[in-house]
Order: sequence, then structure tokens, then C-alpha cells
Amino acid sequence: MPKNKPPAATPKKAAPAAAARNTDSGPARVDPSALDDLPARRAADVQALAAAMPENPNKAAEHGFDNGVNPPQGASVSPPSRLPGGSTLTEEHGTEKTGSAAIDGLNATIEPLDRVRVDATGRRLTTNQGVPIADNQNSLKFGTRGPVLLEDFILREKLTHFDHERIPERIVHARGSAAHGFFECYEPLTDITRAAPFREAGKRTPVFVRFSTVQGERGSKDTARDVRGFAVKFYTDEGNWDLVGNNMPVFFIQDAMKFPDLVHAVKPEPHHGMPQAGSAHDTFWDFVSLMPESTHMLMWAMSDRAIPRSYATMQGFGVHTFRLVNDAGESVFVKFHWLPVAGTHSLVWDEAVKISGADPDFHRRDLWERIEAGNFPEYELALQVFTEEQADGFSFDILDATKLIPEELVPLRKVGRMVLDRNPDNFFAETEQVAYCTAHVVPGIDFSNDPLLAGRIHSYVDTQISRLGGPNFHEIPINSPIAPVHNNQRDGMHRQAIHRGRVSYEPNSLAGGCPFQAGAAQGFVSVPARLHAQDEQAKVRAKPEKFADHYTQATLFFESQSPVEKDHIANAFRFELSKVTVPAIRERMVASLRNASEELAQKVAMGLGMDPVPAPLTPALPNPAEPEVKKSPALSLLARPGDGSIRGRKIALLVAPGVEGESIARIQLALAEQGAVGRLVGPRIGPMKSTSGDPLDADASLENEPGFLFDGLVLPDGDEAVAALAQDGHTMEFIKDQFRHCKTILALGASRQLLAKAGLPAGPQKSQATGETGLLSADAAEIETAIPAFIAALAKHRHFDRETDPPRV
Ligand code: HDE
Repeated sequence: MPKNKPPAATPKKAAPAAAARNTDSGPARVDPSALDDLPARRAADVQALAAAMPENPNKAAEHGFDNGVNPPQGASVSPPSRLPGGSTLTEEHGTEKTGSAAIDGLNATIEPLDRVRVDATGRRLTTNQGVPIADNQNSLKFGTRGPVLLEDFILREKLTHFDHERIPERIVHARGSAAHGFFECYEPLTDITRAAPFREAGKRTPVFVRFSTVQGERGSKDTARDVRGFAVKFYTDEGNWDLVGNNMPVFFIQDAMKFPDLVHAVKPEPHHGMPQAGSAHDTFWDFVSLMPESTHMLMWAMSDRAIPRSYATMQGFGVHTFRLVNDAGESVFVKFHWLPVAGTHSLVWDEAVKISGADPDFHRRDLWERIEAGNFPEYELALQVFTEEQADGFSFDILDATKLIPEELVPLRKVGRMVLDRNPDNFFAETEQVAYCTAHVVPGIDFSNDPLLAGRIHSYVDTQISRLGGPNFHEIPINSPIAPVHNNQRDGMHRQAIHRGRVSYEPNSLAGGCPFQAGAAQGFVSVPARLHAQDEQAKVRAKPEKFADHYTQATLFFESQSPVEKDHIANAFRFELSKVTVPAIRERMVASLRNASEELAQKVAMGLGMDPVPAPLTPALPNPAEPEVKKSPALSLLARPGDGSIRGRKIALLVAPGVEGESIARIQLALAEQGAVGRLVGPRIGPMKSTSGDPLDADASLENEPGFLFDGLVLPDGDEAVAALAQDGHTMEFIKDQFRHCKTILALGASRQLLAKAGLPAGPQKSQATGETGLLSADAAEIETAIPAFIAALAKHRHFDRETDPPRV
């Protein structure tokens, strides 16, 4: 019979160590003699940490107004070791997958995007589980002619992932294009704001900017008549700040309550899903003609602002009044403006319509190509800063998003520049998944009481939850800030962060109080200042009185336009309203326009064959306040021609076999030196023999790149080439569109006859002065003087004195 082993001697320190190994209950006190044992040491350090915070010292400071505006920093204690903060004593057991233990104070989900970039150069194909795939050509079958097997997990994984490649598109602004860049501050603005991007001269803050149309679906055309979104995400040192603006400084409505109605009215009509990317339909005009506060925005939307030439040539606006707050907590009001260095330039309507067929990606391509070519889009940020006392004196309400502040009343102060110098790596991961939210502000920026803005503060976060699949959209790499992120939010769909430790609440002593509240000195504090309100008023659903002035600024905008811009606005109303099928809606709109401009209303009515012209609508405010400014030249597109360069412009140089090649090569080089792109466009692509014998290689054809896609045109010399081009109907359309859209044309030598053949009114004969602005001609021998004249004419963008309605050509 085996002998019983004698019981092992009880180890001296067994009791405390055993207690420290339990996850439920513990001893009354920790025995310090057990400290050579890791679990016991952890228990002791946890006890010491908790004991270091015998009470919540800030509790009293949670009460009262003064404490409310100046919250203290949260109490925190440094732990005696790393042990109390850890989730597990095994955190040092690293593998290739787990890596090492969490680094103190680091949230790895917000590291630079390098951590998620993928490049497959030289790598083999794998499944999502990292299993190398031997054959990517065939499903797994029972024999070569047999059935496909359910077992084929490789096929099923590939198809399942493919089946879920799409996410819901944005409800508005679905169509967009984006780029990375930086914002650089010109001078410290610490007197008016503590916001991180404005603290020092030369300070650079990374940005990601998305431009968009509003109405159309994700695959719709870029050149629709529409408002453009201009959304900037600043990755500041103190968190992300999103300035989610538009390319127009006002909006259709004054209260978020009306936004779903506006969007339902403008989107494709629900019964047949038409029209795509357009406001020229019944429901939109029905709604806006019943909402006279939209009249000012309609003026902008019917102007050429709604068909920009490029994202690089349009302004951006924050629209609402915001607040800036300095270190002392003092605040001023502010309006944000982005001013394109290349100037404000637009398309013309006939051109926009044609481009949408030939290149629906026109703006996306332009943005991408400018950046790839080093012609980085650049904008200056300007502020209109004013006080509440000033605002009280204005004839309009600064909380009304249908009103702008004329620059003549509050001048623009340029405070920095933004350069877009990097294209995204992946459209979906960055441009599609970026989530802008008006709620994203940083210390130094705050909201005004604009009721439209209030709704937006809610809406943007909310929409991302369904669009991006849950509450963790902030962890998607493009959305995560560069500033540290630490809080007690946990879990939810697609959570990326792996939090160390067991504490996810505050106050706590078990994590030494961390993360602790930052306090007023470092953290975001809402400005306690409030607008002069009528204290005797209680809860109410009503607008302030000045919101009822629906027409004064619509008139201001129209009267500030150049004659050609006024014509374009009238033509746009004519076009849009001609698409409306219900005469009563058309009439209501014209009746409303009579309150803004009799000249405009009469012109539109005539264009629509409306006789008699309906009586003006009854205005909501019969005697609005006298405006400070009756004409604001700054509101004309022509007021901002830009730096006068032709950077980023595209010029067509037509070529055909027998072309006089030397002058074409000279012009192409001269354009490249100016940052413009001169493309050789032939009857077909490929090499063409030139008179000098050297072939010219056409990289576009008359068929695949029609004339309206270019900012200017050069017609070549060379009898044989000109004869070939003259036989091609595309050439005539090319020239006609260039002429009709008021673009610069240079005809060299023999090609002058093409102008006459295309039916241009004053086909030039010899000299560069042709009588038509922007229509130049020269002999090949005169090329050295012709080039600067051509470039100077291109820099004017368009020659509107050539324009007639209807077009001559
Ligand atoms: Fe937006 N808007 N909006 N909006 N908006 C959205 O957010 C909304 C308004 C603007 O490139 C949505 O992520 C409400 C004014 C831009 O991703 C949504 C109201 C201005 C973008 C939303 C407004 C804008 C959006 C759709 C009235 C100019 C695109 C998906 C209270 C200052 C941002 C999304 C991007 C996008 C709501 C009015 C600009 C649904 C409720 C005014 C540039 O949340």
C-alpha cells in the first residue's frame, strides 16, 4: 500500500498571494510582506492608488454658475507602478499579433495614417485571414466539369466581401472629391481666439478638404447647377475642427426645422426618381416659391457661382455666424471666408451641360490633375470679425443664414492660407468615409445661436452613425484626430481601440483618476456670453422680426452683379422655370422675384412667355430697415480675378498630318512654363507627321476630348493639316464651342480659314488684333510675339463681350 505523502509545508507567504490571485473578494488589508509576488504587488499598488484619493475633491465645484464657466482640472494621481492600470498581468507576453504592452498614455488608433496604409508590391495574394491563395482563377469544383463545392471558403469570402462593398451614400452632398493639405497661419490671432491653428505665425495644421454637389447621387455629374460643399477638417493640436461650409455665403432656409422639407423638394422626385443632379423641376420651385426667405440664395444658385470652372476657382464660406474665444474667455463674432488664389471663375451654362455628357468627372479630374501636376489649389482664409454691439446696429440679424455681411460693412481680414498638395491614396477609405460634423469645434471656436446651425450640430453626428455603421466612425483612420484621444467611451460596432485596464468611468481611484477632466485652462468651455435676448420671453417657436426681411439682400446681390452676370441669372431662372410643368408655380416665382428686382422679374417673365406678369407677392415685412450697403462690388465674380496666372488651365492645340510642328511645340512649351497644360488633339490619337519631319504625338482626339473641355484653343498652320481638319465636322464644333463659350482662340497661318468655315463673325485675316477680343491670329513667323498675347488673353479666362443671347454661333 503506497504511503501517503506528508503534507507539504505551508509556504510562508501563501495566504496573501492566493488572495491576490482571486478575481472576486479580497482580504481586509494587503500584506506588504508579499511584495515579491506579482499578483500581490498589483493588489498592493491598486490599494495604494485608491487610497491616494480619499475623496472626490472637485465635487463642490460642480455647482453654481461661476464654477460652471470655469471648471477645475480633474484630480489625478500617478500610480506607483504600471500594474494597477493594466488589464492583465500577462500583457508582456508578446506575439507577432499582440505586439507589446500598451504604451503609457498612447491611443494607437490616432497614429498617422501610415499605420493603415497598404502596399502590395512584391507580395503574394491572401485571404482576409492571411492565408496565401494558390489559385485566383477558378472556383473549387468536383472535377473540371463538376459542380462548385460549398466548401470553397476562398470564393465565398471574396464574394461576401464584394457583396458588401457599398455603404449608404450621404443624403445630401453624396457626390464629392477630396484632397489633403495644410493650413498656415499668417500671424498669431491670440487676441481674439485661443484656437490652436491661429496661435503662431507659420503654424501649419493638416487639413482634409471635401468638395461636393448637393442634389445628385454619388455617381452624378460634377457640373450640375448646384451649390458646392466646401468642407474642411482641421486636424489641430487640440482636436478636430470641421468648418463645413458651402461656396455660397447664405442658405435657402433659416431654421433646421425646414431642412428635410427643402431636401425632399430638391432631390429627384420620389415617384419617378428624376431629375438627377438638378433643381429644374416642379417640387423644388413649388417649395422655394412658397418660402420667400430662399430668394437671396436663389440669386446665388442661379448665378454662375453654381457652375464653377474648378474647385480651385471658387470661394468657400462658413455661412453661419460663429464665435471666436480668446484665453481670457472673451468672445467676438466671426464669419469665415475662403478666397481662391486662382480667382473666382465659372463655366457658362451651355458649356456645363455639354461637359456633363463628355466628362461627368470634370471637377474631380481637375482637382486630381492639378495636384498631381504640382498646381496646388490654394485659398486664403479671411475673417469678418465683429462684436455684439456692432451686430445690434445692423439692419439684418446675424443669426439669419439667409443674410450675409457685406464686406463694405465689415471688411475681410486675411489670416492664413490653405494649400491642397496631396491626393488621397484611396477614394473609399478617405473621401467616402470622411465624416464632417459641425459639432466638431475646438477650444477657441464656438457657436452662435443661429437656429440652422443648432440643427446641424445634431444632424451630422447622427447621420454618420447610420452611414458609417455605428458610433465608432471617429476611429476610421481619416476621421481620427492627431490630438490624443482618451475617454471612457467603450464598445459598439467596429470598435478598434483595445483599452488597457478595467476602468471606464470617472471619477475613479483605480486608474489614479485618469483620464481626468482638463479644466477650463486647457479644455473646451462653452462661451457663457449670450445674445441680448428678451428675458421676459419663455419657450417659443418663432423667428426674430428681422428674419422676415426676405428681399433686401436678394436685391443687393442682384444689383451688385456685372451686366453679363445679371444676364446669366435671368437666363438661369428662365431655363429652370421653363422646366417646371405647372404654370402656377412659375407664376408664383416670378411674382416673388418682383419684390427683389423688377428688371429681373420682367426679363424672366418675357423669357417664359408670361403675359400678363403676375402681381408681386405680398412681402412678409412691408417696410424693411434701410440697408447699410445698396451695392457690394465684392459680390461679383469679376471682383476676384485672382493672381492672373493660367496655372491648371487646359489648352487644346489641334494637330493633323502635315501640321507646322515648330510653332505648336513652342506654344506647348510656353504653356507648360506657365503651369498650364497644352494637349495635342488630332483627328485620332497617335503620331502625326509634321512639316519639319518630326512627328507630333496627339494624346487626345477630336472625338474623345471635345472643345468645351478646354480653356483655350490653338489652330495650327500647315496647309495639309488645315485641309484635313476642315473636313472633320468635329473641328467645326470644337471652334464654335470655343467661340460661343467666350474662350481664347489663336489661329496660326493657314488655319484662319477654319474660323471662317466655322461661321465665326469676324474671321481674322492677318494681324493679332481681330476686332473680337480673345480671337487672335498670327503667322508662324510671328510666334514669339503671338505667345505672350495668347497667354495674356487666356489669363482673362473669358471674353464676355463676345456673348449674345441667343448665341450667334
Ligand atoms: Fe449639411 N448635411 N445640413 N449644410 N452639409 C450634410 O452630413 C444638414 C447645411 C454641408 O463633404 C449631411 O455627412 C442639416 C448648410 C456640406 O461630407 C447631413 C442642415 C451648409 C456637407 C447634413 C444642413 C451645409 C453637408 C449629409 C440644416 C453650408 C457635406 C451627410 C440645418 C454651411 C460634407 C453628412 C461632406 C452634409 C445636414 C444645412 C453644408 C445630413 C440638418 C447651411 C458641405 O448631416
